[in-house]
Amino acid sequence: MKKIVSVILPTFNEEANIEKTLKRVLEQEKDLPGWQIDVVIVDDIRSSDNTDKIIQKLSRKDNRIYLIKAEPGLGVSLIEGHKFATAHLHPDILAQLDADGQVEPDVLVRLVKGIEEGFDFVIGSRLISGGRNKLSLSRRLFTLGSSLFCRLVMGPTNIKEFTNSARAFTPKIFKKINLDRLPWREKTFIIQPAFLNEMILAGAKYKEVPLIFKNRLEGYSKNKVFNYTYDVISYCLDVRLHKWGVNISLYKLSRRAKTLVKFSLVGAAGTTVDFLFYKIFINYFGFPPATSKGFSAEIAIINNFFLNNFWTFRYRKTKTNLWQKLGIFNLVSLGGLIIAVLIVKLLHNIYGDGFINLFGKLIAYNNFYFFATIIPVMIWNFTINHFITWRHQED
Ligand SMILES: Nc1nc2c(ncn2[C@@H]2O[C@H](COP(=O)(O)OP(=O)(O)OP(=O)(O)O)[C@@H](O)[C@H]2O)c(=O)[nH]1
Ligand SMILES: [Mg+2]
Repeated sequence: MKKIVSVILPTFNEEANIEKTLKRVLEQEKDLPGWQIDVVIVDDIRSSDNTDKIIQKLSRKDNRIYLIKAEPGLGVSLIEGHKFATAHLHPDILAQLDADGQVEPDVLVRLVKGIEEGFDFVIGSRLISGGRNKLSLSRRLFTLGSSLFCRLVMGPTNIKEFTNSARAFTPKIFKKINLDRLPWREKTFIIQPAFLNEMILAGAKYKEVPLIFKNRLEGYSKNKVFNYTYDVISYCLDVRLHKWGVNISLYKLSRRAKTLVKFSLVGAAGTTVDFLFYKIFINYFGFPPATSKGFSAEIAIINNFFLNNFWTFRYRKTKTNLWQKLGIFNLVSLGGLIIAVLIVKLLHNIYGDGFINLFGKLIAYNNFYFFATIIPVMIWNFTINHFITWRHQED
């Protein structure tokens, strides 16, 4: 009787890649004597292409291929896939790979051999000798940065690769991990480092094996790098705090604060634009501070509107169109603009024009007038835009 390794392939609109990936994964059997490879494709219910139809057709011809559908999110698909395999396929090893052809499938052979050597959890790694990451510079930087952050903040320090999917483990250790604590229903890719962390906490004996990773064959990326980075940072800090005995659910809190954090980043960008124009109007046009603030604030309002619309609140369903939203945003920002102009006017009336000597440098009072407006205006803007401009509306 052959032993079984079941390989989970999560798919979300992968019609252009899945057939080729499947073929290449199944081909690995020739380098795994004594093993049968079963493949479970877990297709996201949001897939709108022909991924599932292609699999259905292939599975009729090959009984090693299974298809299940899952709720949205990479974590849901991976966990549902492993649960399905455990319940129906009697696997000796559970494994997972990407379905878009990025992972060189020969890693499967090394993953299986690692388990055969007696490890519970084997991680495909681009960052060890023999591994390679052939992605763009920005993606390589993300991998390196998140690896460094995960190692130093979350641990363990002797693991190098935390954010990829190619892994294998025993069904025994899978049963031991705490699924209630694992954020597997999240829609970002946080499942990758979080699953690794839970494996370690479950006491897995682990090792890394080389993995070669290249650009996807076809189709488009579902990786939202900002969201992923944000989650990795808050998740790792959360784990660190718990290791120190501080029981704060930082990860959950940070998820709720995500919109506010994005809004604040846009606010910071807008403030820079605002300040630059404020100084230009004062220094080059000779406008008084309050007038300069009026003009620079309007420029910043337009800047912030577009950043918020296409980033912070991108996924909010609203009943208003772009121009209506711009109108509302301008109208509510007018409140912030009036607050800012009044603050500058008031401070200017009280303190007038002058300079402060700060460590030998002369700083104009008008700089301080500007900075005094930031926090009151931010509070006003977030509250109003959260509840009015991008208010979530059900259909
Ligand atoms: N079922 C399911 N699969 C997903 C989801 N998000 C991503 N996937 C699959 O998980 C794998 C990795 O996702 P990718 O979009 O390729 O992410 P990535 O490899 O970091 O990004 P690229 O380098 O641009 O490909 C692919 O096989 C996707 O089809 C999801 O929400 N549900
Ligand atoms: Mg990919």
